[in-house]
Amino acid sequence: MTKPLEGIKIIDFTHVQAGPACTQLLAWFGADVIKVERPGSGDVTRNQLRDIPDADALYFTMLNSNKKSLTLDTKKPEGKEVLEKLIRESDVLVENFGPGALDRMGFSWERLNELNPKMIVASVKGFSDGHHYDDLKVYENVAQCAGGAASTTGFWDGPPTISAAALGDSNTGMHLAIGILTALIGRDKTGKGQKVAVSMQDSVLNLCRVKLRDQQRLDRVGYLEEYPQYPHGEFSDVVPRGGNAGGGGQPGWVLKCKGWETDPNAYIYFTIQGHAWEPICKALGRPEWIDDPAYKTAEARQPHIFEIFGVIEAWLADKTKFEAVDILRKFDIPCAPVLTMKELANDPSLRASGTIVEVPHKKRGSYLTVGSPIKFSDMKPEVTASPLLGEHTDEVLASLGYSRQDIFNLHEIKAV
Ligand code: CAO
Repeated sequence: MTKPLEGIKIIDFTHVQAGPACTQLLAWFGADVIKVERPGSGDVTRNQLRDIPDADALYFTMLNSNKKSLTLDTKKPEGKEVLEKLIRESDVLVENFGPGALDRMGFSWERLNELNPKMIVASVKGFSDGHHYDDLKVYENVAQCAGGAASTTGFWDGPPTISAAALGDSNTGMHLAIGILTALIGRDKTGKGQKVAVSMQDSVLNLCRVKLRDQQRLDRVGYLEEYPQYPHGEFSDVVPRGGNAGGGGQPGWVLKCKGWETDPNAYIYFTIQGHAWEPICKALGRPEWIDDPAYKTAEARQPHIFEIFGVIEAWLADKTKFEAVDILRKFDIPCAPVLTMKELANDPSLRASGTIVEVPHKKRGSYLTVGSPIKFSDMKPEVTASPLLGEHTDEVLASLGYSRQDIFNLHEIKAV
Protein backbone atom coordinates (compact mmCIF):
# COMPACT_ATOMS: atom_id res chain seq x y z
CA MET A 1 0.00 0.00 0.00
CA THR A 2 1.53 3.39 -0.92
CA LYS A 3 1.35 6.03 1.76
CA PRO A 4 0.52 9.69 1.01
CA LEU A 5 3.83 11.07 2.34
CA GLU A 6 6.05 8.55 0.54
CA GLY A 7 8.86 10.42 -1.26
CA ILE A 8 8.92 13.26 1.30
CA LYS A 9 12.34 13.32 2.96
CA ILE A 10 12.53 14.82 6.43
CA ILE A 11 15.63 15.73 8.42
CA ASP A 12 14.52 15.11 11.98
CA PHE A 13 16.75 17.31 14.11
CA THR A 14 14.44 16.92 17.11
CA HIS A 15 14.74 15.61 20.63
CA VAL A 16 12.76 14.91 23.80
CA GLN A 17 9.00 14.96 23.00
CA ALA A 18 7.56 17.96 21.15
CA GLY A 19 9.57 17.58 17.93
CA PRO A 20 9.76 13.75 17.88
CA ALA A 21 5.96 13.46 18.28
CA CYS A 22 5.56 15.55 15.11
CA THR A 23 8.06 13.65 12.97
CA GLN A 24 6.82 10.27 14.20
CA LEU A 25 3.33 11.14 12.94
CA LEU A 26 4.73 12.10 9.53
CA ALA A 27 6.78 8.88 9.42
CA TRP A 28 3.63 6.79 10.07
CA PHE A 29 2.07 8.41 7.04
CA GLY A 30 4.99 7.43 4.80
CA ALA A 31 7.64 10.18 5.05
CA ASP A 32 11.30 9.12 5.06
CA VAL A 33 12.34 10.52 8.44
CA ILE A 34 16.06 10.63 9.20
CA LYS A 35 16.75 11.45 12.82
CA VAL A 36 20.09 13.23 13.19
CA GLU A 37 21.62 12.48 16.58
CA ARG A 38 24.74 13.42 18.44
CA PRO A 39 27.34 10.60 18.31
CA GLY A 40 27.80 8.80 21.61
CA SER A 41 24.60 9.87 23.32
CA GLY A 42 21.85 10.61 20.82
CA ASP A 43 18.45 11.90 21.91
CA VAL A 44 18.54 12.34 25.69
CA THR A 45 15.35 10.26 26.06
CA ARG A 46 17.22 7.12 24.98
CA ASN A 47 18.62 7.13 28.52
CA GLN A 48 15.82 8.75 30.47
CA LEU A 49 13.68 6.63 32.84
CA ARG A 50 15.21 3.38 31.61
CA ASP A 51 13.42 0.20 32.67
CA ILE A 52 15.88 -2.21 30.99
CA PRO A 53 19.62 -1.64 31.38
CA ASP A 54 21.42 -0.93 28.06
CA ALA A 55 18.20 -0.80 26.03
CA ASP A 56 16.58 2.40 24.75
CA ALA A 57 14.04 3.74 27.22
CA LEU A 58 10.33 3.62 26.42
CA TYR A 59 10.32 7.41 26.41
CA PHE A 60 12.44 7.20 23.26
CA THR A 61 10.90 4.13 21.61
CA MET A 62 7.35 5.48 21.94
CA LEU A 63 8.18 8.76 20.16
CA ASN A 64 10.58 7.65 17.46
CA SER A 65 9.01 4.70 15.67
CA ASN A 66 9.28 4.34 11.87
CA LYS A 67 12.41 6.58 11.72
CA LYS A 68 16.04 6.09 10.68
CA SER A 69 18.90 7.17 12.95
CA LEU A 70 21.97 8.97 11.57
CA THR A 71 24.68 9.90 14.05
CA LEU A 72 26.52 13.03 13.06
CA ASP A 73 28.51 15.68 14.90
CA THR A 74 27.07 18.71 13.19
CA LYS A 75 29.48 21.08 14.91
CA LYS A 76 32.50 19.59 13.11
CA PRO A 77 33.24 20.72 9.52
CA GLU A 78 32.89 17.19 8.07
CA GLY A 79 29.57 16.76 9.90
CA LYS A 80 28.33 20.10 8.58
CA GLU A 81 29.29 19.01 5.05
CA VAL A 82 27.20 15.82 5.38
CA LEU A 83 24.28 17.81 6.78
CA GLU A 84 24.52 20.28 3.89
CA LYS A 85 24.29 17.43 1.39
CA LEU A 86 21.25 16.09 3.20
CA ILE A 87 19.65 19.54 3.29
CA ARG A 88 20.08 19.91 -0.47
CA GLU A 89 17.99 16.84 -1.12
CA SER A 90 15.40 17.00 1.66
CA ASP A 91 11.92 18.45 1.71
CA VAL A 92 11.64 19.37 5.38
CA LEU A 93 13.94 20.02 8.34
CA VAL A 94 12.29 19.85 11.77
CA GLU A 95 14.07 21.05 14.91
CA ASN A 96 13.28 21.84 18.52
CA PHE A 97 16.62 22.98 19.91
CA GLY A 98 16.91 25.67 22.52
CA PRO A 99 16.67 29.26 21.22
CA GLY A 100 19.53 30.14 18.85
CA ALA A 101 21.16 26.67 18.79
CA LEU A 102 20.64 26.11 15.06
CA ASP A 103 22.02 29.58 14.25
CA ARG A 104 25.07 28.89 16.44
CA MET A 105 25.60 25.67 14.50
CA GLY A 106 25.74 27.77 11.31
CA PHE A 107 22.30 26.81 9.96
CA SER A 108 20.21 29.96 10.22
CA TRP A 109 16.94 30.16 8.24
CA GLU A 110 18.72 32.33 5.65
CA ARG A 111 21.51 29.76 5.23
CA LEU A 112 19.07 26.85 5.00
CA ASN A 113 16.97 28.74 2.47
CA GLU A 114 20.12 29.45 0.45
CA LEU A 115 21.12 25.75 0.51
CA ASN A 116 17.65 24.58 -0.51
CA PRO A 117 15.03 27.23 -1.33
CA LYS A 118 12.35 24.53 -1.61
CA MET A 119 12.92 23.19 1.88
CA ILE A 120 10.43 23.74 4.69
CA VAL A 121 12.11 24.55 8.01
CA ALA A 122 9.88 23.74 10.96
CA SER A 123 10.67 24.73 14.54
CA VAL A 124 9.27 24.33 18.01
CA LYS A 125 10.29 26.83 20.67
CA GLY A 126 8.89 27.54 24.11
CA PHE A 127 7.75 31.06 23.17
CA SER A 128 7.20 32.64 19.79
CA ASP A 129 9.84 34.75 18.08
CA GLY A 130 9.85 38.28 19.47
CA HIS A 131 8.03 37.29 22.68
CA HIS A 132 9.58 38.86 25.79
CA TYR A 133 10.45 35.32 27.00
CA ASP A 134 11.79 34.06 23.66
CA ASP A 135 15.24 33.37 25.14
CA LEU A 136 13.87 30.70 27.54
CA LYS A 137 14.32 26.96 27.23
CA VAL A 138 11.02 25.26 27.92
CA TYR A 139 9.72 21.86 29.00
CA GLU A 140 6.15 20.53 29.25
CA ASN A 141 5.14 21.88 32.64
CA VAL A 142 6.64 25.29 31.97
CA ALA A 143 4.48 25.52 28.84
CA GLN A 144 1.33 24.47 30.70
CA CYS A 145 1.93 27.30 33.18
CA ALA A 146 2.71 29.83 30.45
CA GLY A 147 -0.23 28.83 28.24
CA GLY A 148 -3.04 29.16 30.80
CA ALA A 149 -3.65 25.46 31.44
CA ALA A 150 -2.21 25.37 34.97
CA SER A 151 -4.10 28.38 36.33
CA THR A 152 -7.41 26.89 35.18
CA THR A 153 -6.82 23.22 36.09
CA GLY A 154 -7.39 21.69 39.51
CA PHE A 155 -9.66 22.49 42.44
CA TRP A 156 -10.47 25.98 43.67
CA ASP A 157 -8.92 25.34 47.08
CA GLY A 158 -5.71 23.82 45.67
CA PRO A 159 -2.71 25.17 43.72
CA PRO A 160 -2.46 25.51 39.92
CA THR A 161 -2.20 21.98 38.52
CA ILE A 162 -0.44 20.33 35.59
CA SER A 163 -2.46 18.04 33.32
CA ALA A 164 -1.12 14.54 32.64
CA ALA A 165 -1.78 15.12 28.95
CA ALA A 166 1.26 16.48 27.09
CA LEU A 167 -0.38 19.77 26.16
CA GLY A 168 2.98 21.49 25.82
CA ASP A 169 4.92 18.72 24.11
CA SER A 170 2.96 16.33 21.91
CA ASN A 171 0.21 18.87 21.35
CA THR A 172 2.75 21.36 20.01
CA GLY A 173 4.17 18.60 17.80
CA MET A 174 0.70 18.01 16.34
CA HIS A 175 0.32 21.73 15.60
CA LEU A 176 3.71 21.67 13.88
CA ALA A 177 2.70 18.65 11.76
CA ILE A 178 -0.35 20.59 10.52
CA GLY A 179 1.94 23.54 9.72
CA ILE A 180 4.38 21.34 7.78
CA LEU A 181 1.65 19.69 5.73
CA THR A 182 0.16 23.11 4.95
CA ALA A 183 3.57 24.41 3.85
CA LEU A 184 4.06 21.33 1.65
CA ILE A 185 0.75 22.02 -0.08
CA GLY A 186 1.78 25.68 -0.36
CA ARG A 187 5.07 24.63 -1.96
CA ASP A 188 3.18 22.68 -4.63
CA LYS A 189 1.60 25.99 -5.63
CA THR A 190 4.57 28.37 -5.30
CA GLY A 191 7.60 26.10 -5.65
CA LYS A 192 9.04 27.74 -2.53
CA GLY A 193 9.82 26.49 0.94
CA GLN A 194 9.07 28.51 4.04
CA LYS A 195 9.70 28.68 7.77
CA VAL A 196 7.01 27.18 10.00
CA ALA A 197 7.23 28.03 13.69
CA VAL A 198 5.06 26.88 16.59
CA SER A 199 5.51 27.86 20.20
CA MET A 200 4.55 25.64 23.11
CA GLN A 201 2.86 28.55 24.89
CA ASP A 202 0.67 29.26 21.84
CA SER A 203 -0.25 25.58 21.39
CA VAL A 204 -1.33 25.24 25.02
CA LEU A 205 -3.32 28.46 24.80
CA ASN A 206 -5.00 27.23 21.62
CA LEU A 207 -6.33 24.23 23.58
CA CYS A 208 -7.37 26.52 26.43
CA ARG A 209 -9.41 28.85 24.25
CA VAL A 210 -12.63 28.08 26.14
CA LYS A 211 -10.97 29.55 29.22
CA LEU A 212 -10.28 32.78 27.32
CA ARG A 213 -13.98 32.66 26.40
CA ASP A 214 -14.76 32.38 30.12
CA GLN A 215 -12.44 35.26 31.03
CA GLN A 216 -14.38 37.57 28.71
CA ARG A 217 -17.74 36.37 30.03
CA LEU A 218 -16.51 36.89 33.58
CA ASP A 219 -15.26 40.39 32.75
CA ARG A 220 -18.72 41.24 31.42
CA VAL A 221 -21.11 39.63 33.90
CA GLY A 222 -18.99 38.85 36.99
CA TYR A 223 -19.85 35.15 37.29
CA LEU A 224 -19.74 31.86 35.34
CA GLU A 225 -22.93 29.94 35.84
CA GLU A 226 -21.56 26.49 34.90
CA TYR A 227 -18.71 26.61 37.46
CA PRO A 228 -19.13 25.03 40.93
CA GLN A 229 -18.47 28.48 42.43
CA TYR A 230 -21.91 29.55 41.17
CA PRO A 231 -24.15 30.61 42.86
CA HIS A 232 -22.90 30.09 46.43
CA GLY A 233 -19.17 30.81 46.06
CA GLU A 234 -17.14 33.86 45.21
CA PHE A 235 -15.63 34.88 41.87
CA SER A 236 -12.54 37.08 41.61
CA ASP A 237 -11.64 38.86 38.37
CA VAL A 238 -9.84 35.81 36.84
CA VAL A 239 -11.18 32.47 35.58
CA PRO A 240 -11.12 30.13 38.59
CA ARG A 241 -10.19 26.45 38.74
CA GLY A 242 -13.41 24.49 38.27
CA GLY A 243 -12.40 21.02 39.48
CA ASN A 244 -14.13 18.39 37.39
CA ALA A 245 -16.39 20.96 35.77
CA GLY A 246 -13.35 22.24 33.85
CA GLY A 247 -12.85 21.68 30.13
CA GLY A 248 -15.59 23.00 27.87
CA GLY A 249 -17.94 23.75 30.75
CA GLN A 250 -20.63 21.08 30.45
CA PRO A 251 -22.36 20.50 33.77
CA GLY A 252 -21.10 17.16 35.05
CA TRP A 253 -18.78 15.57 37.57
CA VAL A 254 -16.65 12.51 38.33
CA LEU A 255 -18.91 10.32 40.48
CA LYS A 256 -18.21 7.35 42.75
CA CYS A 257 -19.24 3.84 41.71
CA LYS A 258 -19.22 0.51 43.52
CA GLY A 259 -15.80 -0.17 45.02
CA TRP A 260 -14.54 3.44 45.20
CA GLU A 261 -13.51 2.91 48.85
CA THR A 262 -10.63 0.66 47.75
CA ASP A 263 -10.23 1.40 44.03
CA PRO A 264 -9.16 5.00 43.35
CA ASN A 265 -10.49 4.74 39.81
CA ALA A 266 -13.95 3.28 40.49
CA TYR A 267 -15.61 6.39 39.06
CA ILE A 268 -17.51 7.49 35.99
CA TYR A 269 -17.78 10.89 34.40
CA PHE A 270 -21.46 11.74 34.27
CA THR A 271 -22.66 14.68 32.18
CA ILE A 272 -26.00 16.32 32.95
CA GLN A 273 -26.23 18.16 29.69
CA GLY A 274 -29.54 19.89 28.95
CA HIS A 275 -30.78 17.56 26.22
CA ALA A 276 -29.99 14.48 28.33
CA TRP A 277 -31.94 15.58 31.40
CA GLU A 278 -35.16 13.69 30.59
CA PRO A 279 -33.41 10.35 29.89
CA ILE A 280 -31.23 10.90 32.99
CA CYS A 281 -34.35 11.22 35.18
CA LYS A 282 -35.76 8.05 33.61
CA ALA A 283 -32.50 6.11 34.07
CA LEU A 284 -32.26 7.18 37.72
CA GLY A 285 -35.90 6.27 38.40
CA ARG A 286 -36.72 9.93 39.13
CA PRO A 287 -39.38 10.76 36.48
CA GLU A 288 -40.87 13.40 38.80
CA TRP A 289 -37.76 15.58 38.23
CA ILE A 290 -38.55 15.98 34.53
CA ASP A 291 -41.16 18.68 35.03
CA ASP A 292 -40.26 19.84 38.53
CA PRO A 293 -39.37 23.57 38.27
CA ALA A 294 -36.50 23.03 40.75
CA TYR A 295 -34.87 20.54 38.33
CA LYS A 296 -36.26 21.20 34.88
CA THR A 297 -33.61 23.64 33.57
CA ALA A 298 -29.82 23.74 33.91
CA GLU A 299 -30.16 27.12 35.66
CA ALA A 300 -32.65 25.70 38.19
CA ARG A 301 -30.41 22.70 38.90
CA GLN A 302 -27.16 24.63 39.38
CA PRO A 303 -27.84 25.90 42.95
CA HIS A 304 -28.27 22.31 44.17
CA ILE A 305 -26.17 20.45 41.64
CA PHE A 306 -24.07 18.67 44.28
CA GLU A 307 -27.24 17.37 45.91
CA ILE A 308 -28.21 15.96 42.47
CA PHE A 309 -24.79 14.38 42.11
CA GLY A 310 -25.33 12.84 45.58
CA VAL A 311 -28.55 11.21 44.34
CA ILE A 312 -26.75 9.88 41.27
CA GLU A 313 -23.95 8.48 43.47
CA ALA A 314 -26.54 6.68 45.60
CA TRP A 315 -27.86 5.12 42.36
CA LEU A 316 -24.30 4.17 41.35
CA ALA A 317 -23.40 2.63 44.73
CA ASP A 318 -24.24 -0.95 43.73
CA LYS A 319 -22.93 -0.71 40.16
CA THR A 320 -19.37 -0.95 38.89
CA LYS A 321 -18.24 1.81 36.53
CA PHE A 322 -18.67 -0.57 33.59
CA GLU A 323 -22.14 -1.73 34.66
CA ALA A 324 -23.24 1.88 35.14
CA VAL A 325 -22.08 2.94 31.69
CA ASP A 326 -23.79 -0.09 30.15
CA ILE A 327 -27.09 1.07 31.64
CA LEU A 328 -26.65 4.77 30.91
CA ARG A 329 -25.59 4.28 27.28
CA LYS A 330 -29.07 2.84 26.58
CA PHE A 331 -30.51 6.18 27.66
CA ASP A 332 -28.14 8.14 25.38
CA ILE A 333 -26.41 9.80 28.33
CA PRO A 334 -22.88 11.10 27.67
CA CYS A 335 -20.70 9.27 30.20
CA ALA A 336 -17.56 7.11 30.45
CA PRO A 337 -15.76 4.96 32.99
CA VAL A 338 -12.61 6.57 34.40
CA LEU A 339 -10.10 4.23 32.72
CA THR A 340 -6.65 3.46 34.06
CA MET A 341 -3.56 3.06 31.89
CA LYS A 342 -3.66 -0.67 32.67
CA GLU A 343 -7.24 -0.93 31.42
CA LEU A 344 -6.41 1.06 28.29
CA ALA A 345 -3.34 -1.07 27.58
CA ASN A 346 -5.52 -4.19 27.57
CA ASP A 347 -8.59 -2.71 25.89
CA PRO A 348 -9.55 -5.06 23.01
CA SER A 349 -11.18 -2.27 20.99
CA LEU A 350 -8.04 -0.11 21.13
CA ARG A 351 -5.91 -3.11 20.13
CA ALA A 352 -8.24 -3.89 17.21
CA SER A 353 -8.23 -0.30 15.93
CA GLY A 354 -4.43 0.02 16.08
CA THR A 355 -4.54 2.77 18.71
CA ILE A 356 -2.61 0.52 21.12
CA VAL A 357 0.02 -1.51 19.29
CA GLU A 358 2.68 -3.99 20.28
CA VAL A 359 5.98 -3.37 18.49
CA PRO A 360 8.92 -5.79 18.30
CA HIS A 361 12.27 -4.16 19.10
CA LYS A 362 15.77 -5.54 18.53
CA LYS A 363 16.98 -4.95 22.07
CA ARG A 364 13.89 -4.55 24.25
CA GLY A 365 11.72 -7.38 22.99
CA SER A 366 8.24 -6.05 22.29
CA TYR A 367 6.71 -2.95 23.83
CA LEU A 368 3.36 -1.23 23.74
CA THR A 369 2.90 2.14 22.16
CA VAL A 370 0.12 4.43 21.03
CA GLY A 371 -0.35 4.07 17.27
CA SER A 372 -1.95 6.56 14.94
CA PRO A 373 -5.04 8.13 16.48
CA ILE A 374 -5.96 9.24 12.95
CA LYS A 375 -7.71 6.57 10.88
CA PHE A 376 -7.95 6.53 7.09
CA SER A 377 -10.17 4.53 4.76
CA ASP A 378 -7.32 3.88 2.29
CA MET A 379 -4.35 3.47 4.59
CA LYS A 380 -3.56 1.71 7.82
CA PRO A 381 -0.45 3.28 9.35
CA GLU A 382 1.89 0.55 10.55
CA VAL A 383 4.14 1.18 13.53
CA THR A 384 7.69 -0.18 13.27
CA ALA A 385 10.38 -0.08 15.97
CA SER A 386 12.40 3.01 16.80
CA PRO A 387 15.96 2.85 15.44
CA LEU A 388 19.02 1.99 17.50
CA LEU A 389 21.47 4.86 17.84
CA GLY A 390 23.21 5.29 14.47
CA GLU A 391 21.52 2.21 13.01
CA HIS A 392 21.16 3.79 9.57
CA THR A 393 24.26 6.00 9.45
CA ASP A 394 26.12 4.05 6.79
CA GLU A 395 22.96 3.54 4.74
CA VAL A 396 22.15 7.27 4.74
CA LEU A 397 25.75 8.25 3.94
CA ALA A 398 25.81 5.77 1.04
CA SER A 399 22.55 7.23 -0.27
CA LEU A 400 24.26 10.65 -0.28
CA GLY A 401 26.96 9.27 -2.59
CA TYR A 402 29.71 8.57 -0.05
CA SER A 403 31.97 5.62 -0.94
CA ARG A 404 32.80 2.85 1.51
CA GLN A 405 36.20 4.44 2.07
CA ASP A 406 34.63 7.89 2.69
CA ILE A 407 32.22 6.34 5.18
CA PHE A 408 35.13 4.68 6.98
CA ASN A 409 36.99 8.00 7.06
CA LEU A 410 34.00 9.77 8.56
CA HIS A 411 34.25 7.51 11.60
CA GLU A 412 34.99 10.33 14.03
CA ILE A 413 31.89 12.39 13.31
CA LYS A 414 29.49 9.48 13.29
CA ALA A 415 30.87 7.12 15.95
CA VAL A 416 28.08 5.70 18.09
N1 CAO B 1 25.98 17.42 16.89
C1 CAO B 1 26.55 18.42 17.60
N2 CAO B 1 25.88 19.22 18.45
C2 CAO B 1 24.56 18.99 18.60
C3 CAO B 1 23.88 17.98 17.89
C4 CAO B 1 24.65 17.18 17.01
N3 CAO B 1 24.12 16.21 16.30
N4 CAO B 1 22.59 18.00 18.26
C5 CAO B 1 22.45 18.99 19.15
N5 CAO B 1 23.64 19.60 19.35
C6 CAO B 1 23.91 20.73 20.26
C7 CAO B 1 23.17 21.99 19.90
O1 CAO B 1 23.79 22.62 18.80
C8 CAO B 1 23.30 22.78 21.18
O2 CAO B 1 24.57 23.37 21.24
P1 CAO B 1 24.85 24.87 21.81
O3 CAO B 1 23.86 25.13 22.90
O4 CAO B 1 26.26 24.77 22.28
O5 CAO B 1 24.69 25.81 20.69
C9 CAO B 1 23.30 21.70 22.25
O6 CAO B 1 23.40 20.46 21.55
C10 CAO B 1 22.11 21.68 23.20
O7 CAO B 1 20.89 21.89 22.52
P2 CAO B 1 19.58 22.35 23.34
O8 CAO B 1 19.71 23.75 23.83
O9 CAO B 1 18.43 22.15 22.43
O10 CAO B 1 19.50 21.27 24.51
P3 CAO B 1 19.21 21.41 26.08
O11 CAO B 1 19.28 20.03 26.61
O12 CAO B 1 20.08 22.42 26.74
O13 CAO B 1 17.71 21.95 26.18
C11 CAO B 1 15.34 21.87 25.74
C12 CAO B 1 16.61 21.08 25.98
C13 CAO B 1 14.23 20.91 25.34
C14 CAO B 1 14.95 22.63 27.01
C15 CAO B 1 15.59 22.89 24.59
O14 CAO B 1 16.03 22.17 23.47
C16 CAO B 1 14.37 23.71 24.22
O15 CAO B 1 13.98 24.65 24.92
N6 CAO B 1 13.77 23.41 23.06
C17 CAO B 1 12.67 24.16 22.51
C18 CAO B 1 11.40 23.87 23.24
C19 CAO B 1 11.07 22.42 23.23
O16 CAO B 1 10.96 21.78 22.19
N7 CAO B 1 10.86 21.87 24.40
C20 CAO B 1 10.21 20.58 24.49
C21 CAO B 1 11.05 19.53 24.83
S1 CAO B 1 10.03 18.19 25.25
O17 CAO B 1 9.68 18.46 26.85
